[in-house]
Amino acid sequence: MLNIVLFGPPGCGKGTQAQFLEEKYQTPQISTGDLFRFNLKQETELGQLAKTFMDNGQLVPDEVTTNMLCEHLDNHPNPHGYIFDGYPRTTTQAQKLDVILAEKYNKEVSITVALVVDDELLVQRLLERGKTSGRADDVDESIIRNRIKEYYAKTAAVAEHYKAQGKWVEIDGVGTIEDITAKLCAAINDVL
Ligand code: B4P
Repeated sequence: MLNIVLFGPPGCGKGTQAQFLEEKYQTPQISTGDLFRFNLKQETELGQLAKTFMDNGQLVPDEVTTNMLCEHLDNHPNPHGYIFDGYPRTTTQAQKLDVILAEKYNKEVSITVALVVDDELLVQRLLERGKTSGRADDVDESIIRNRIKEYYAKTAAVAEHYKAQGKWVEIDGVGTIEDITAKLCAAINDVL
């Protein structure tokens, strides 16, 4: 079972790269952001709750996010593993993911790959995506900057969790999408 965590600030390319890795390694992408947006579209109670955080560029509370992830895993079993895109985003979530993988499958995270991109480029990318994505959190620069602020305040520390486990690899997230995919695959192939 190959469990890949794609890590990095908003707009670093997690979602973009996850699509390529999904096909190559036959492991489905699980994007917690996509799951929230799906719930939002379906107008579920979870979607309404998530919206209040997402629209302000804040993280959705840990318990809500983790419960949603667990439910998704139970409904989408895959013996080959998963690509976690956007989860974990806090140290609490990282600890929880270890417990979930151990309890459900007797497995661990195989590798965490962090995409490194300069903050100003992140803002440019997200504003560009906002022109067509229809995502409220991509159109307003102050919300984008708040998402990046949340990343440094709550998410960046997750690196220490995986560094301590020897499961941390950093990759330059600036360049062509193909070049970055190739670098990601080289890092993942090392742990196969
Ligand atoms: P996400 O949906 O995860 O949003 P994201 O961080 O913007 O996605 P990503 O980094 O994947 O961007 P992408 O590759 O598409 O989260 C949204 C919100 O949901 C969060 O703010 C939070 O509120 C909530 N949430 C989600 N998970 C949570 C959790 N675990 N806990 C709590 N709350 C949670 O790339 C962005 C753009 O860059 C695209 O337009 C792409 O085309 C472009 N791009 C990518 N690679 C490029 C490259 N190499 N060169 C040029 N452009 C590139």
